[in-house]
Amino acid sequence: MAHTAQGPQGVFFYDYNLEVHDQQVEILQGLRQKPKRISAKYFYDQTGSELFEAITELPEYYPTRTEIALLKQYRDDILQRAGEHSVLVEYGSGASTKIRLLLDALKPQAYIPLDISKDFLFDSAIQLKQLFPWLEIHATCLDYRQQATLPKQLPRQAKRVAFFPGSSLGNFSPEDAMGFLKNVRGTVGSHGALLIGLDLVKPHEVLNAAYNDSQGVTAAFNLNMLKHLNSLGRGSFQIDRFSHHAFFNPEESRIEMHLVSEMDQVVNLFGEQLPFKQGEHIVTEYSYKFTVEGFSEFAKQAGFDCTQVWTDANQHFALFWLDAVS
Ligand code: AVJ
Repeated sequence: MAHTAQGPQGVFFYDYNLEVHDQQVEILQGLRQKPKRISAKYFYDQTGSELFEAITELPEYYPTRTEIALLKQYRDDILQRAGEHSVLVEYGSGASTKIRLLLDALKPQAYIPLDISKDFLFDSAIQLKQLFPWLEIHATCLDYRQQATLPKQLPRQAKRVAFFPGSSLGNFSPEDAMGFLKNVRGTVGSHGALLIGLDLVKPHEVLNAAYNDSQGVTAAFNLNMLKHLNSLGRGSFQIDRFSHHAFFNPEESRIEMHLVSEMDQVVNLFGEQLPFKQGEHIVTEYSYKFTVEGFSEFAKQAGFDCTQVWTDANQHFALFWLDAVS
């Protein structure tokens, strides 16, 4: 059920996020699996969103700065493809830092940031409005794994351009990624497009360093998920009884983030007793890594034509321009 609210002039808020009960079912289901699993979306409470912003500034974490350099370098090419006055839909907008690089050029009729972290999303929308007073913003809190519901009052004839930066598609299993891309194809329509940023397969030591930074920020980000679960489920997770473990799995072409139980212990959550063995793992994130050829082929199956790819000199990161195939 959507809760809507009006912010400052020209800023609209929508909340489609899961009710606590649904989160309870989802979280306990994951923790009953072997190995135990928790969706990466539970990283992003207020603290988690702030820790992720800190990760993007780490020397080892190259994706964000590499993508930002590509957006600046190819802004005019992107404008040529998007055209002016489109309707821009951004998935996982977070602090909306990257889109700021494109707004003056693209002059969209409306901008729809989608994110699961409600307070962070709404605060970012108000800040963005101060920087771009002419921009109509529809900040929509939802789990973008579901089909995005766009506001009814959007101009129908405007070109719909989806923006999915940061290689967040990497959190989906290949099956779910295909489902997600088909949802986006449905949302942008036959004349629409998708600009997506993806992290590319590269030497394992570079990947492993990006998820095991020397300052321990990624470890804090990973462990903070347990604090978030405690706040959602009156939990008794003790952070110092778990440790961060992240590594590149070449067979699956993905980074895996785990939390490891340092001892035999029982944790209460949502009124349930959850036993953990010493050395037992909780999988908190898969971050798949891509190749240009592999993803261009993959996008075709979702109804998109990859008409342009921009990469950095080291081939570490790529921006793909995907036109909807009508
Ligand atoms: C936001 C999913 C793209 O996988 O690189 C950063 C999240 N996890 N450090 C990623 C993350 C650990 C990030 N994504």
